[in-house]
Amino acid sequence: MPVVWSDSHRLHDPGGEVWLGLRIPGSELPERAERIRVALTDQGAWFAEARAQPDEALASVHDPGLTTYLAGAWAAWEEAGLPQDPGVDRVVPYLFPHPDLFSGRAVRTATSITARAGQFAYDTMTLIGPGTWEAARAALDAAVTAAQLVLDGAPAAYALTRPPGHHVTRTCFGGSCYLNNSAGAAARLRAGGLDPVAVIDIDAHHGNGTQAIFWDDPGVLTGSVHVDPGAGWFPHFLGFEDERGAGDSNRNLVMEPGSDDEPWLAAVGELAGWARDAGARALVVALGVDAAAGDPESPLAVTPAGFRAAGRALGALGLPTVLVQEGGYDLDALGQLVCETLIGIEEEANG
Ligand code: SP5
Ligand code: ZN
Repeated sequence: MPVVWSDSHRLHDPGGEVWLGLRIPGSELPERAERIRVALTDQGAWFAEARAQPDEALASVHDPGLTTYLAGAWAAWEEAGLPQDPGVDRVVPYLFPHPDLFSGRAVRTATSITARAGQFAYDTMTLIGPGTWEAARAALDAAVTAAQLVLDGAPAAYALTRPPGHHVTRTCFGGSCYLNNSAGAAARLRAGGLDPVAVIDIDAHHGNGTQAIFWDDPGVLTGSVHVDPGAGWFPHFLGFEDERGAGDSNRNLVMEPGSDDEPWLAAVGELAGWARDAGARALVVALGVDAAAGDPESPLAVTPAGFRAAGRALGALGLPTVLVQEGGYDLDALGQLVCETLIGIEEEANG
């Protein structure tokens, strides 16, 4: 299947994460995409350049407030001299305008970029630097390009996106994500007449942003299998099984820490069956591979064979399919895990 790629991902180097007030190294690195690219090249994959998409691709999943902020945040930070004084080389929020502060009135937009940073970020870990916007925009373009290739007749396409996207809602961002690439692909598929679209998110973390964007939209069904947020894992507040969407359009299946292939594949199969029974006409796979044993960001223990079997289970739906890269942080394993999943999909598609 075609692999949609953009060199622009390299423009985003988060430079770390602020976690519990500490700046720590962070794991969402440019090297991630390069490793996956090498593995796919070794498999003889065919690469297609991401094509610039109209602003409508953004507007279909995000509020203009968020995208305008992200597009200008780094320039505003520099203009305010903050890289020199106090010497902070990334945009980091410090004040969060929770809705309850406003007694039901609209949130006022802060003048200072130091305050505005907390209006759209919901964590302190997702830093903005020079090139973050350009890379995030190119990742969304890649996902939407993959959706367009499928609308144009490819049975499946894979967008090798970074930064990832599934934690971003219409109006706020976090979890190493800035724009919701998987949501953008789903919106394009549906606009192309495939209604409903199912998004199945197999990243180790709940796809809370995608869930929120399509919560009351019967045209995009969202399902996610992830480590139980109630066991103390990101995104902590979301991803519980009682979150079912308006009109039952959302499913969450939670895994105990330590879960391996058997329970995880049962959950992937359950989500696939749910999408089929709901009459899905296209599939977006939010393909994080951080559920793998050995990934530093999750306690799940899925094997490479498990990812191949997940690919087969999803491919067996026989739907036009767009895969969008989300998380996955074990640099030495990433490439193989992605290849296994894509091979599994293709094995089924080719009978
Ligand atoms: C796309 C994706 O997989 N995002 C997941 C982001 C989850 N990050 C949570 C980080 C929690 C703090 N980690 C600190 C590690 C200290 N060694
Ligand atoms: Zn993840």
